[in-house]
Amino acid sequence: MSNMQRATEALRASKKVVFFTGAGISAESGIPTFRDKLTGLWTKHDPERLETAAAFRENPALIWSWYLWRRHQVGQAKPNAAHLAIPQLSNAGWEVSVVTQNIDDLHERAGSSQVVHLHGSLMDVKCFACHRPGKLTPAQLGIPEEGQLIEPPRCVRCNGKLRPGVVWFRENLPEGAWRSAVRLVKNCDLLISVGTSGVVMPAADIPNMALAAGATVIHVNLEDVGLDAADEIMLTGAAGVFLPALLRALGVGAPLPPDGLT
Ligand code: BV8
Ligand code: ZN
Repeated sequence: MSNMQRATEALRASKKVVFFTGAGISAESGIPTFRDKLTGLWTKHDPERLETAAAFRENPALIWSWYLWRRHQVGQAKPNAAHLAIPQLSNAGWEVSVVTQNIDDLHERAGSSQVVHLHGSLMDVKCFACHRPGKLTPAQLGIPEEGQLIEPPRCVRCNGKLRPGVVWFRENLPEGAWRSAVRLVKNCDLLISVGTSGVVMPAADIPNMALAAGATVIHVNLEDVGLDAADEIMLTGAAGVFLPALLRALGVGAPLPPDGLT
């Protein structure tokens, strides 16, 4: 039996499915992954360095401008076939949740409703000093001109600098999000891990958590990332190809093209 047939049977036999997603599911929407080299203005920067409170303290305008630019990039992007396949599965009767490491809103814009953001959201801002949520006016959302850096706006309550509402390295994940994710992962029959390199902790523990709880895990990735446990299935290829193909193999969504995946 091919891995695609094993994955189709595992999906057919499941009821509660968790999609665990990383930057790779948004790659086909044109959003660079963290493993991709940064482009344009940011080429000389390392995301792991930029995504820290220390970097924001050191150069708030650089970090604020980078996130404004990423927010603009996400605003220009559209959900791709992989994002769109997930709510189709839920419309076809499966109990579907999404646990994502991504800070974009492409799952929500594709129609997914149960989305847990482990690392926060690009659309949220909060005060770096008092942590209260902030709100941006349309004028404050303008993107920096080439080479221009924009100072972060100020908190209306304490005049502290506003920062993106995301989880930086060395910051704890939002309590509620992590708890919901663990509950969903420990109670699912099937976890489909899509487009993640499995480097960043504690999120990277999620597939093993699912396996330990008796679920089957399907990995969808351009590279072979599976640890080949008995209940682990590796689908090596693009998320935008494999997720729709899985649904089509189950008769959910448009029929397979004649030369389609078997
Ligand atoms: C924490 C939000 C407790 C911001 C992100 C030493 C000291 C302190 C901490 C640590 C330490 N060592 C380790 C840690 C923990 C640290 C960590 O894991 N570091 C790593 C580098 C080892 N983690 C943390 O700090 C976390 N907090 O542990 O709190 C604590 C508290 C205090 C002190 C200590 C511990 C917080 C981590 C959250 C960081 N924030 N994002 C932002 O986005 O700007 S992480 C960010 O990077 C993403 O959210 C994502 O999680 C991660 C990137 O991972 P992926 O999504 O997997 O993306 P990647 O590019 O890596 O891979 C893409 C994959 O897709 C590839 O495999 C590719 O092949 C595939 N692909 C590409 N195209 C496609 C595709 N697949 C299918 N189809 C395609 N078309
Ligand atoms: Zn404040």
